[in-house]
Amino acid sequence: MSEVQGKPIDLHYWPTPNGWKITIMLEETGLPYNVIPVNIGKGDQFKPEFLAISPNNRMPAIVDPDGPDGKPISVFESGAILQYLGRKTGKFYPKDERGRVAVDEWLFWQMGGFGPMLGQTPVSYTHLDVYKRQVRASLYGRAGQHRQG
Ligand SMILES: N[C@@H](CCC(=O)N[C@@H](CS)C(=O)NCC(=O)O)C(=O)O
Repeated sequence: MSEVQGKPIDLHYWPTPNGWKITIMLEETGLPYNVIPVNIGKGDQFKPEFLAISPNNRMPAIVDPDGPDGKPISVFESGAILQYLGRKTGKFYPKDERGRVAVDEWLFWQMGGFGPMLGQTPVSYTHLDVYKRQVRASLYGRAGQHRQG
């Protein structure tokens, strides 16, 4: 994909699935970026300078020196970062409302459902079993509605 010009975005990062979501997006959009490691095993996420960017002590977070109106902006939460980068570049985030809804549905599904479920698996597989039953029930519910409709 072609390079997008501009000042590099600072990505506060540690190599976990939530971090990878942002490096993949930055690579795919061609935006220049600097990686600033946040070693969450050593407690870097609790440093005041990081908390000023991400108040819930979680990475990933970005600082875009070229934000709205040319002023810097910081963004935390991987879903909010993906939407911001999509809006900034016009890539992977359609401009029309129907297209945006379609993207948001799956983004929020990942953020609020699938992602946290996978995060629980090292602790207990029970959550995954419950989730599997819920998804199955809701999919059958939908299929039933379509048959009736
Ligand atoms: N909902 C957040 C979750 C981010 C998250 O859980 N980050 C973890 C690593 S994957 C973290 O920074 N943990 C540090 C801590 O909890 O102290 C997002 O999607 O950005």
